[in-house]
Amino acid sequence: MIGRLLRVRCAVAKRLGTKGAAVLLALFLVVVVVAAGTAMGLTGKAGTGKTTYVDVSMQHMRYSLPTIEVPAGNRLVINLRNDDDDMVHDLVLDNGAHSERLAPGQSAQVDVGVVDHTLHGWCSISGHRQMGMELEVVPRGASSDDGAMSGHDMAAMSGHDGSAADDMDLMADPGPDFTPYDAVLPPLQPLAHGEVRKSTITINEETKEVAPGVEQKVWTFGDTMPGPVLHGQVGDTFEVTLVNHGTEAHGIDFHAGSLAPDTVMKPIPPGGSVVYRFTAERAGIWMYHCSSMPMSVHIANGMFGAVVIEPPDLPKVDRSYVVLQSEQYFGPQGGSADPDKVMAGVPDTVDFNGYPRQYDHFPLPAKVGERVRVWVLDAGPSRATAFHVVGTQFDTVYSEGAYLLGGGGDSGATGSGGSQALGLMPAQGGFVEMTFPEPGHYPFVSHVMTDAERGAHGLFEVTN
Ligand SMILES: [Cu+2]
Repeated sequence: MIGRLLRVRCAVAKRLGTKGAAVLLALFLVVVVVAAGTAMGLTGKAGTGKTTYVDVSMQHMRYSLPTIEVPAGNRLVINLRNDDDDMVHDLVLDNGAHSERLAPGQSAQVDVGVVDHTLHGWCSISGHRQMGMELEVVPRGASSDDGAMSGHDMAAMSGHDGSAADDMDLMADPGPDFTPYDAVLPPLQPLAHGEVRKSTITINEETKEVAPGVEQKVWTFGDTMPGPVLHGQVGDTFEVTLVNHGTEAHGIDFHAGSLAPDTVMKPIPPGGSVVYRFTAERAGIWMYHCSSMPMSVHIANGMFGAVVIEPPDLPKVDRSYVVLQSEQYFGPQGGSADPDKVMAGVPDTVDFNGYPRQYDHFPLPAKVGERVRVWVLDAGPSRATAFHVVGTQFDTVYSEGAYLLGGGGDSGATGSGGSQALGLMPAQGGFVEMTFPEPGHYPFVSHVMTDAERGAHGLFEVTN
């Protein structure tokens, strides 16, 4: 912070025209001090009766003025402008002054009120503050208690309003309106020669039950967390129209295709859209995720999904399921993911398909002797998985584009090797195959046991 410190030597008194200061500050600062009749700020305190105006630009996760010095007792008005070309930003100060969310190119005036103690400001868009989008308003020539923060100020600064994790009972039933995410692999739709797999995915921000007792405002691709599973074969071309109905910039990155990220992966401002076209040259279960910074927070808040590209000659099986592991880091009840917790990397839940333990309540069916294939993707944002099914062994394992066990001429069912867990780092995927020897309830878990205990746990219900 000190390194970035830009001293603002604003000309006080009734002198208009502070070109020296503006030049000193390289473009972004214009200080105009006028004698105002009365200046009662948000603090409610009477000041010098003068107003200091500053111009602040927002770009690349920074305010152009990380430190704004104001003569103590002056009222401060910030002319705020968003100079990014794709991100939404705002400014919130710990005395309650704030701007609206500003789209690229938009401006707003923030009346900070009379400045008689140090104020802290930040961008309230999730994760932007954690990436350094903060500023300070410092009174110049104030009394010695300047800068002392009350408990209230500290709470306002941290942005914390309690965590919804306090309301969670991981062992409780989901609410009556809860619908589990459909884990069945969507069938491969036949494609005419030269036909493209077209779809539209809408980005929404909506409040959902994300664990027993917890609602969060999640950001979704196509209304669900995870987003829809796209299914194709090697050589298929996908054309996805992405429409941003959210209030901040979001984007998308499909790992299933290779192309220059420069254009299609750019964050889309609210109301915008992009057509993202890629050809799936290689097989695997590929992650897609939001491409807006900080991606950790956007993924943790629901913006991830999978594209399943079958390898050529993939044998038919009786059942195919898709399981994505991800983490949640709850903000306050009804709020969004807590960026500080995301950074710290200790999740409140670890989920299969976006909700802890949902398939304990809604088990995935199978029959004795059936061949079951489970496509698994670790969506993270930050934790690895060790996918294991209690009570059975994998005879076929495909990981990141290659068979580790079985496949090709050496079907696992005829070989003698076996596998107990599919290990995946974030953004890695594969599939496992198994048969169940007898009726019963076979848990599937991450064998990172603390994560299984955080909710990465489900059941196969096997019947005759
Ligand atoms: Cu996003």
